[in-house]
Amino acid sequence: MKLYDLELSGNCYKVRLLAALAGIPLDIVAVDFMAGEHKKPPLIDLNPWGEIPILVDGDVVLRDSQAILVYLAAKYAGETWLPKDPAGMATVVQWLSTSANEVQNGPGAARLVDKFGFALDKADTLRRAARILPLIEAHLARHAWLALDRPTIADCAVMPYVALAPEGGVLLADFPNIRQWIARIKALPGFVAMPGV
Ligand SMILES: N[C@@H](CCC(=O)N[C@@H](CS)C(=O)NCC(=O)O)C(=O)O
Repeated sequence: MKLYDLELSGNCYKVRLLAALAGIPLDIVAVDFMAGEHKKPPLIDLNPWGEIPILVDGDVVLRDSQAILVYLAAKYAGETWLPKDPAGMATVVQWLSTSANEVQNGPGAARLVDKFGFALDKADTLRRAARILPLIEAHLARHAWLALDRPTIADCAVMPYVALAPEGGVLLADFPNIRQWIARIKALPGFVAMPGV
């Protein structure tokens, strides 16, 4: 099973993190992002969006880190990381949406501006970060893990761009519950890091 990957990508890291924690073997294929390898054949044929991560598992080709987490958890990790009961599953998916929307467009986008020079509205990214981080902080005051009473793919999806927030000038000093949650994830057996986390 191949993961087309970039080490500095938080979206790719979400997948590497789950695979490491759940013991799912991945063949990591490093993509030459600076050369635009993801915008040309054969990768653009696998993902017309021109983005990574991309997962290829036999005939199954998937783009989007959240979708890949769902696939890996459901196919290879039983119900540990993604339950089948409707309420539990939907509770996890709530956080996958938060990852792809509020977290990506807040702290994730702020990092894109500062670290990679993307021409985004930095003030807007900071406003979005200033809205979502206190919400996550308040949630974590009452819960050890985001979705359930154990780590799930919700934590794998949300943690990377929250932990990388300081690379976008968004500090976590005022968010002790978030910092403790990141530390809990780092203490899980099999945890792997990425630069900046
Ligand atoms: N919704 C996608 C977003 C993927 C994405 O934006 N990936 C970035 C790297 S982190 C990318 O490939 N961007 C293409 C580009 O900027 O050229 C996901 O969650 O995987």
